[in-house]
Amino acid sequence: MRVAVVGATGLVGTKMLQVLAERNFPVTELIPVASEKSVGKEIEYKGKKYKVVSMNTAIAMKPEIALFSAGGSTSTEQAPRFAAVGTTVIDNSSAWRMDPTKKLVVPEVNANVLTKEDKIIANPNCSTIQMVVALKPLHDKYKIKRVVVSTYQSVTGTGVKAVEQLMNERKGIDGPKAYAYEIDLNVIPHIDVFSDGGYTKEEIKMIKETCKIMGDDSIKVTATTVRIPVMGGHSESVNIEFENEFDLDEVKNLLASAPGLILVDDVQNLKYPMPKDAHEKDEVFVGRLRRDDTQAKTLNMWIVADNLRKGAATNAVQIAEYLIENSLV
Ligand code: 11C
Repeated sequence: MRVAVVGATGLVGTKMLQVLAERNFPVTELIPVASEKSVGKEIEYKGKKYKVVSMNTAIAMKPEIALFSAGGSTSTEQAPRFAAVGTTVIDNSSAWRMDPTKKLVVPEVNANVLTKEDKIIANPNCSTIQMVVALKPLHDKYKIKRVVVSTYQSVTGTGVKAVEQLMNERKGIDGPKAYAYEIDLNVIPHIDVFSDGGYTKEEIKMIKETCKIMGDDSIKVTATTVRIPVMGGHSESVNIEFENEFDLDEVKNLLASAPGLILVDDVQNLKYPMPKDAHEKDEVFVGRLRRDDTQAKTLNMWIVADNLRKGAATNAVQIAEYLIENSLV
């Protein structure tokens, strides 16, 4: 496969290259693409150096697959140009996610919706991905009525500038700010822009994307998304109300055997998922499972994943792997 990585020098693009290499993705030709100012720079892939090329050069090379992580406006403009030469684009931005003509895919949940005709496939928001991987086996068994989620999101979700802000603040150095406030020793209940009604765009993504991926608009989701001074991954406290009664041991067994999930739930021995442990892992970790005693058929759960891996790069590469395995590219 000729594989283009668009946005190859960013945090997610770099992780995409790392994940492609680790998983021995069948790359015959790697085409790293970035903005004009990065053209000619070198990136490393499997110990070899590759020169970053422009968008036009990459399109002329007609890659079979393009993994995009270059922001919404680049995606809106450039993904259709790749698709027009026969490339299947897997796009990590929010540009195409809610477009009814585009699939929004988490392989463990809904890879079956993919067809050969899908030339632009959307990769969901990181906080949505990890939540739906954990919700899917429970929805199949007990049918989810309502989800109340609060997130604790890593600064890596914002990008390099935010990581630098946190590190600079820690060292007492002044520098560029990614956030309106200090992030070190702080918690900011605000991710992305505010919309009418007081929800942030990140919260609206979690609400809408969950229903689209699960293929069920009847699931009610309400979210509060929060930035915390952490690097390794996003965490989520999730309260789930089901249509049907559940057994807690059965829930644990379902989660322990579900694809892409690891159950870490042994509070006697202080075992529960933490971003420090999820960092650089491809799976989603769940724990702190307990009944919500204030309401029938309701469960509390804690979900953690590396937002740059399962929340972005790994999920995109898994979509590409599924396409190959099922002869859809
Ligand atoms: C964050 N979830 O942590 C965001 C980053 O729509 O893909 C990813 C934004 C997106 O800030």
